[in-house]
Amino acid sequence: MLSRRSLLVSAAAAAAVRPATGSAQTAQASASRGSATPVTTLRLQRRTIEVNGKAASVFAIRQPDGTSGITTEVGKPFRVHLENNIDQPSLIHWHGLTPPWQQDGVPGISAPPIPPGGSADYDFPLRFGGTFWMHSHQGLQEQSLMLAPLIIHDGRERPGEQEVVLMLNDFSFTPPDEIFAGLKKQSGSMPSMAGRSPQTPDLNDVRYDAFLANDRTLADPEVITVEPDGRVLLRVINGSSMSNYHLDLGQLKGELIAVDGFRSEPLTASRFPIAVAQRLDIRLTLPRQIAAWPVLAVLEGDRRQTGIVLAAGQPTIARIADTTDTPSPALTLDLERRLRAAEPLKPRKADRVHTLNLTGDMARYVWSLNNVAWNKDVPPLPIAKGERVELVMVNQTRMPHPMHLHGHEFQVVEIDGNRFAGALRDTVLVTPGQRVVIAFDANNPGLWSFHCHLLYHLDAGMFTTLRYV
Ligand SMILES: [Cu+2]
Repeated sequence: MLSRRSLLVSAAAAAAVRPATGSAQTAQASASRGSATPVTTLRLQRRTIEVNGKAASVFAIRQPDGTSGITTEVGKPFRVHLENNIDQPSLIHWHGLTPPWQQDGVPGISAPPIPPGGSADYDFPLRFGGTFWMHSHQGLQEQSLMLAPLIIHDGRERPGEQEVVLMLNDFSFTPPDEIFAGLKKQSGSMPSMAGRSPQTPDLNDVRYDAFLANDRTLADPEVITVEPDGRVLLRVINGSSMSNYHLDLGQLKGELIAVDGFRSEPLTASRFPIAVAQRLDIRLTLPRQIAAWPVLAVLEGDRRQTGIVLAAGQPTIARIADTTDTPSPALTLDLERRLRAAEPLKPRKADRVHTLNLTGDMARYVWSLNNVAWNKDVPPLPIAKGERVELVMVNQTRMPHPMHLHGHEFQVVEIDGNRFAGALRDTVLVTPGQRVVIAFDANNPGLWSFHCHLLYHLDAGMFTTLRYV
């Protein structure tokens, strides 16, 4: 398991980190609580939800008043006291934010995990606003919903606009470690893939029991009251462990204004791809009529879907099937090619380029970068402070991989040889056989993670680090 292995790796790194747990840490944070921004307490907890009519024990990240995650404002510091109230170690990653590396929440890389009953404190400036999320980076806890929204207001919300957060999750009654063991076993017994076309992608290697939208399925979806003729800012977070979707607005058209929190030139459509860990900010203007407007997420390459309902006026809400008539296609990079950052990086020649082949051995369910599965002896990719760095990702496997860089926003600058000033992001999908280049400025020194965000690919070794001082 990544967490255990990486703990060993970074014994040295962890020793250099200020202690992240214990009362000394708490006292230290209390002493620095001079300014106006109060500390928000977040608790890692167990909770029970109902899925397909059965009780399911999952995790939560909640404030004492029950609020899931955090909504805050750009300009305020991110000041959080995190308490571990579950019976196992944990650590939370603030996905998409750019904290000092010791507060990034990757066990064994940025800090040790918080033991049961322990706590850790976080305090860093928020450089930008947008739609982000938080999730455990410890073991496979993310699959059990150890995650929550992290919304940073920055004025993109217009007066009179109603904010709707849509969290998407894949759910299984099978414990995550059994899912992982099953993937390894199943792969070993898979027939030879030699006869199959390399163009045929392999999608959805886990068979889930349900897909959740704000913890619920379409059998009993969340219904959100909106105004006829009203305006909605929809913030969609794909918090799934392994599932990419087509967000489907049905009869509505939406204006996509940001991806992964970062503003992009607006694009209007009724369907948008959203890979694992990505976010979409979509502005909706509802028609002036009493009606129910489903907002659905259709699993890629599949018929299953989940979603919520926007109810304008008091409409009759018809039951929505949890499958579509025909399977959806695989996600493509068509939207990615069209996206343009509202505030692109300054054009600059790369000072350093690292090529990372996305590789894997499906027969053993080992996933890797440049054919090296993560282990304690893998050296960090070298970069230097102040450099413009480009990472060239070439997907040599038959699965799509949503690749995530910690601690930095990056820009998509090339797909299959075509250069363009694409979206700013923190997670980009690299589809089978394709080559995607991202650029970022090395402006946040430390030891940083770079990995596939498919949970079992990450755990199976598609992970590496970058380091600079
Ligand atoms: Cu992957």
